[in-house]
Amino acid sequence: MSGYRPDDEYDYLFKLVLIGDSGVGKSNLLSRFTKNEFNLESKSTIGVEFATKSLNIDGKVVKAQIWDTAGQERYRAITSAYYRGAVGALLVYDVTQVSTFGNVGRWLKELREHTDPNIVVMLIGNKSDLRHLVAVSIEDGKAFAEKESVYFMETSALEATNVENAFIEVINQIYKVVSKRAVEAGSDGPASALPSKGETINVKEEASILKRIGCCSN
Ligand SMILES: Nc1nc2c(ncn2[C@@H]2O[C@H](COP(=O)(O)OP(=O)(O)OP(=O)(O)O)[C@@H](O)[C@H]2O)c(=O)[nH]1
Ligand SMILES: [Mg+2]
Repeated sequence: MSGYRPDDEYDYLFKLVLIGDSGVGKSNLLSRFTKNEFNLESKSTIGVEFATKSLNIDGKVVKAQIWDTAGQERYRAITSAYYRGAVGALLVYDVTQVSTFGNVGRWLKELREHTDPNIVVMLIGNKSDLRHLVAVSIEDGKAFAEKESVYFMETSALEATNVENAFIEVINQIYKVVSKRAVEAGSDGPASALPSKGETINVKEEASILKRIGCCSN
């Protein structure tokens, strides 16, 4: 049967990371996107978890491997292993908690210090369903994103609003850079840290480091 592909076969593997303060909804955005699940009483993430989802873009199978860690400092896994090889990031704040928006600059700085400058970043204002409690306006979110040249969306993991759009936009933007680079084969331009056609990101190394420090996975 032509067109049949086993589950684990893919043309591209992209590592994405979720970052942002504790309680903003990172784990629920991930479970909404990968399993269409939401948990109102989810516990703080300890260490690192990850989940994958494969998409079809331009007839290619693109597998996103999305890493999720604790926003709370004491639960966080070692930073460099978490960020290593990431080609996309979703930086999340909670639209009802001004302090989480206030910390976005710090998260972006840490991300920039540990990743390639060409990483695709999207700022996400989550919990848009809590309309009566909104404390950070959509304009403020947009303005910050424009200033920092990152993408922006408001989402609700609870109502499943924009969650798929946000992840897919990031993955599409990464794919654009990668496929453009494949066309310009041989060039070693600014996108050189992004994976090229058929190349995958080695996550085994990070996974084993995390295992060694007694960290968890899903
Ligand atoms: N109303 C509403 N609540 C949400 C939404 N997303 C997450 N929550 C709730 O916010 C709380 C924290 O969500 P988590 O996904 O665990 O947050 P986190 O960012 O992973 O937190 P850490 O793992 O501690 O860094 C939970 O009670 C969720 O049910 C949303 O879109 N709307
Ligand atoms: Mg979490």
